[in-house]
Amino acid sequence: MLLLFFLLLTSFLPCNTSHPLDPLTPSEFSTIQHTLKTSHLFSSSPPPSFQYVGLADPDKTDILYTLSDHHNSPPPPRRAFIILRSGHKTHEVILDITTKTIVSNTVYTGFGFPMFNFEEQTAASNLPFNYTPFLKSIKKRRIKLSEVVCTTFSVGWFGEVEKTTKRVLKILCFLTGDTVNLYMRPVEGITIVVDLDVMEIVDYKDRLVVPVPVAGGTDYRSSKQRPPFGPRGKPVEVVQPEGKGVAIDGHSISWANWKFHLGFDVRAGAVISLASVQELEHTMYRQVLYKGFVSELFVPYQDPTEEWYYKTLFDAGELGFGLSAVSLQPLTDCPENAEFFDGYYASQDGSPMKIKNVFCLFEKYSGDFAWRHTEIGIPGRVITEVRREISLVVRMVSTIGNYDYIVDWEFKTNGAIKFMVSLSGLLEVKGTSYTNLGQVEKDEDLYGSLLAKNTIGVNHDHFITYYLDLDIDGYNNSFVKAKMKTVKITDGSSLRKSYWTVIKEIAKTEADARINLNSEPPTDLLFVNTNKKTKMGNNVGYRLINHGAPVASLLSDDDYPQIRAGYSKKQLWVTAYNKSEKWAAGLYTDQSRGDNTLSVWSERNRVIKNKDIVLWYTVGFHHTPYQEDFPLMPTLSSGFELRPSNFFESNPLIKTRPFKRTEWLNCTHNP
Ligand SMILES: *[C@@H]1O[C@H](CO)[C@@H](O)[C@H](O)[C@H]1NC(C)=O
Ligand SMILES: *[C@@H]1O[C@H](CO)[C@@H](O)[C@H](O)[C@H]1NC(C)=O
Ligand SMILES: *[C@@H]1O[C@H](CO)[C@@H](O)[C@H](O)[C@H]1NC(C)=O
Ligand SMILES: [Cu+2]
Repeated sequence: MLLLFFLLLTSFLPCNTSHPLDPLTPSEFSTIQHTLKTSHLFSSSPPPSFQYVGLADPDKTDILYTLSDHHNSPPPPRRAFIILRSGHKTHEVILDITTKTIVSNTVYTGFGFPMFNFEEQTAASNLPFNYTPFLKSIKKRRIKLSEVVCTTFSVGWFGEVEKTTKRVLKILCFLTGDTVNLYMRPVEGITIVVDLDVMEIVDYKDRLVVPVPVAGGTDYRSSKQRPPFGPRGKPVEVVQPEGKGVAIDGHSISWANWKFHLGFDVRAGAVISLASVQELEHTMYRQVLYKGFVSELFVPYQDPTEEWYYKTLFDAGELGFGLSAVSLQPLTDCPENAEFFDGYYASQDGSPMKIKNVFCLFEKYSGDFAWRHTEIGIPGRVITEVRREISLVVRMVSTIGNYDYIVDWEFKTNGAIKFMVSLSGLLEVKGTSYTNLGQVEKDEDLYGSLLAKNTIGVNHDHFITYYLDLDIDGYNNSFVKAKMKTVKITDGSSLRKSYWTVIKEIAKTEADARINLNSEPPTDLLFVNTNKKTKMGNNVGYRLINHGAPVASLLSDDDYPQIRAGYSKKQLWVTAYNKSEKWAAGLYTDQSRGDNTLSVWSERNRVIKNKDIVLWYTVGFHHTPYQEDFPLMPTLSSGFELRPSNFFESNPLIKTRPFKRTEWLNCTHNP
């Protein structure tokens, strides 16, 4: 009776239509927690520790079948993929949520460990405060224990041959005092290693004492600033006089000529699926992107000394790009017209946890053009036509300890998707006895820049790698390099001595699709569907356009962090679709050894011509800090876009009508 009532209730829910790609709901997390805790597969003391819980990817063929013309076919089973630590072992579990049954449970025995959860990082950070040698080190430095805060760092892998069975973290400590900017006040010289499975300090070294930089001048809070204040102009606000143009149904979003699904994953953050764009004058939508998300974030520091060499971080695989996402603040993180979405993940004990406002979605107008022209060539007439560029942005901000990553996915009415990453927040700085560059014999010995007294901003990189399963007008796509080549004219047939032309090459296998843009001639990078042609006979496609200098890792190939992130030597890779190849640095990134990464998969050299293919693109930054990055860095952005290229028959925005202007304050400046 109760069951029947429940069924009736769920089938009559008014809005929020569920979708097979929807992220796990709080009640699904609870079902998973309960099913696993009551199973005898795992010991109850200590209880299993949840490291990752997310929707198990349904088979792509099932999703495409369900969503095509077969609306009446049953949706694929709702399944979760779970990674647990139990009895010092890593378990991979597939659980059927509807039937509450464990479909599979395997112990992972390869290299590397799963993502850390918050609770174990917090517990590890608290250990030094009850550890006598640490208390002595604090006393020796004459700093107040009450002002000390500690954070955790992954340890990396540096060539150990024996298989490690220990999940360990290093601890770094900082001072607050008269500032909240603890990251500008590192307590240098101490190395603390914690074994997470037993939650104990297993190694401790206090190697050198360096002055802790002063608190003065580091606080960034508005309330702490004194006049004269900084520059700001006058306020600008966003108004939409006719209301918002976006329609939201659960996790499905439609706006202008776009529709897509927006999900949250604790490791990847935002997951955009089934992005498709409407054909002009048709109700039909054409597929562009089956699935896209940030796959990894590799941040190697460039200081080889004892306390710094290991800082070679994989922020998505180790810490969770989604787990580190913060609640966006209306009116500051996102404009007035933004809509917000919550995200859910599982805590260490499997309970559902909410990140309120994890994404925002807003229509953006920044004064730019979609297109324009002024025609003065016709005698006696001046014709001007302009269309404003209004786009739709999905935003997430992930604050990984000191750094803030702002990730924007921008959908444009011209059919393009723009992917932008902005960095802000606090540098990872190193304490030093230097107070002026004049005291330094060789600048290189700093491994960075002197930013303030006793403060070095250490050189480092950020590599943000996107996974983009493109399905342009269907899933069989090809990758084309359209290279611009100089042709010399030697036979006197023209007064010109040279011109350039385009030589197109279709990549046959994965080896043809590993690209470092810095070592290529000017090339258009195209993703085409050779089975679909425009009326003119061109292959329909999209091309990749860079919005920042292409960056690749400068580490030597035999350096351990480079082995773990082999893919970072090239910005672009194309691989054959394989459901289990999602994480560029491997599923188990902590202490990984690079044996299950994008560059290794690519070595299989599978055929990628006219196949279901995946584009991996890395947005990189070589970050040599400058004084303006202190005490908090102004945003720095880079990214790329995927833009229709022979996808439409012509400019899809010609028939777009301009909006009626409301009022205009006459702002003409006359001399
Ligand atoms: C895609 O290509 C495969 C062969 O690689 C073929 O079997 C399949 O029918 C193609 N599908 C479509 C939709 O073109
Ligand atoms: C898919 O990828 C996994 C992991 O790289 C690999 O073990 C498996 O053999 C691949 N499957 C196919 C069909 O290539
Ligand atoms: C704006 O002001 C200038 C100078 O007063 C005037 O010449 C011009 O016609 C005005 N334009 C409009 C559109 O009102
Ligand atoms: Cu940086």
